[in-house]
Amino acid sequence: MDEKILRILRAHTDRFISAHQICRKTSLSMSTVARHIYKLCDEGYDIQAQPHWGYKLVGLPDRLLACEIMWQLNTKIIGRKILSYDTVDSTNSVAFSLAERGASCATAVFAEAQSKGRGRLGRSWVSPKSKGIYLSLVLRPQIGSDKAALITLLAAVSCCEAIRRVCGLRAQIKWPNDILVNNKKVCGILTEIETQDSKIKFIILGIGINVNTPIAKLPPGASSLREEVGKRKAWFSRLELARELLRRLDREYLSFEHKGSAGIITQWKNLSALSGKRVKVSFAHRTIEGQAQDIDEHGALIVRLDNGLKQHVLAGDVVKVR
Ligand code: BT5
Repeated sequence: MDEKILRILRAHTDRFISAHQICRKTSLSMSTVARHIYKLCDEGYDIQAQPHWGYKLVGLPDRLLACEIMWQLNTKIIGRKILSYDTVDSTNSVAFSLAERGASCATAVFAEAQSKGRGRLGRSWVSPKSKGIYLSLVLRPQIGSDKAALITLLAAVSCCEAIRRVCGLRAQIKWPNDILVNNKKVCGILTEIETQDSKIKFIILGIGINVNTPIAKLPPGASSLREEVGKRKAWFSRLELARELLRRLDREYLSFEHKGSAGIITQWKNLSALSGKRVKVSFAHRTIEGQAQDIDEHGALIVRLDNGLKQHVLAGDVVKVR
């Protein structure tokens, strides 16, 4: 019922709507409507109440509530189902257990905070409350596991586009999973794959974006969109960015499923922070050094070693860029 009342208020943000009209549209009594309005205010909605005139919605809560993210989202598949939590250990872990219990493709899990946000290889992701976007998607793509790295590329392209559109910042991709603004990490992507008989059962695509996070709360080398835009902006709407991100993911994912990876790879190359740069890539037990030249059709980084040989690197950390 809260959602129904919200829909009515949303349709009248330019003027007050009388309690009487809300009662008529919802078949609720005056006192029940008043109770719902109090509850919405409690949740952070800014609703003005004027005797005789009624109610007017003047502000939304700075929270990533499922019903708010869905409002005018207009995606085809991504975000068909959205779950939002206050604090979880990790949205990837929540999405993983939902997927194991049969959650449909493109289910999205958002949280205001993570107590054990995860990076790759056992590393952690700092996730202060209500400052960033912490999102995991359940995906069930019809692709071989050799193409799974392309999902990270697809997500990276979508993140850069959403950041550029909503925040006006030039975001770049540092292969494989970092998004940088002014050379500082503002976003990380964690793609986890569950396979069965060497086929992909599901993929959990985790995305963390530092939106309004103060730099003091972040590890060295990291920043947030708010910090990078400087004094021009007091804060960014996480809601607007989350919606735009889902729209971009929707577009890229559908294009990937129907037309393959060529479009994503072309966009990725235009956004890469590494093209032509000298890089050092570290793996569990060794490192290689050379010039980052390109990525291949599987999403592997092609590094030209000093001896002239080319190596295709599917997983690793770029530890040095010149
Ligand atoms: C990543 O790992 O960059 C992937 C991060 C994915 C986070 C999302 S949030 C939603 C979903 N649920 C999860 O539990 N995770 C995903 P990696 O490349 O391994 O980088 C991790 C490293 O980045 C850490 O070791 C720190 O040095 C640094 N780091 C940690 N928190 C950060 C932050 N908030 N911003 C920037 N850098 C950070």
